[in-house]
Amino acid sequence: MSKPIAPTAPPVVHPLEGDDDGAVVLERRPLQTKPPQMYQVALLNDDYTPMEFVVFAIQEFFGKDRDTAIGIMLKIHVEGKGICGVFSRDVAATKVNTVMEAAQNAGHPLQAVSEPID
Ligand code: TYC
Repeated sequence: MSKPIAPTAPPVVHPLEGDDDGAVVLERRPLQTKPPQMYQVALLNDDYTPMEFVVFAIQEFFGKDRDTAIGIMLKIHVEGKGICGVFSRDVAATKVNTVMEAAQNAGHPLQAVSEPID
């Protein structure tokens, strides 16, 4: 397999002056890319979802170990909201849908939100 070619901005054309027979120089410039907007996925507290279900969801859908998941769940319980991970927009949206679908299937009102971060 050949090496992928890095994307480049449109070349800058420098018409040469003088005795150049109309030649031009095409200067290759790296494309100026900014990092993509990232999104944090947070769970919200409610009075009905069992703590154990929230811990399960954080472990299962955000890849956290049990102690970390318990810590995040308790933070949500006390403060009202807790961040479970940071993702690209589409992945964050999928996480929200996956968590809310699992909660709904289990009969819990757990809410997840995706929020852009700086
Ligand atoms: N407050 C819930 C309870 O006392 C537990 C809970 C924690 C619910 C975190 C949602 O995102 C949540 N059973």
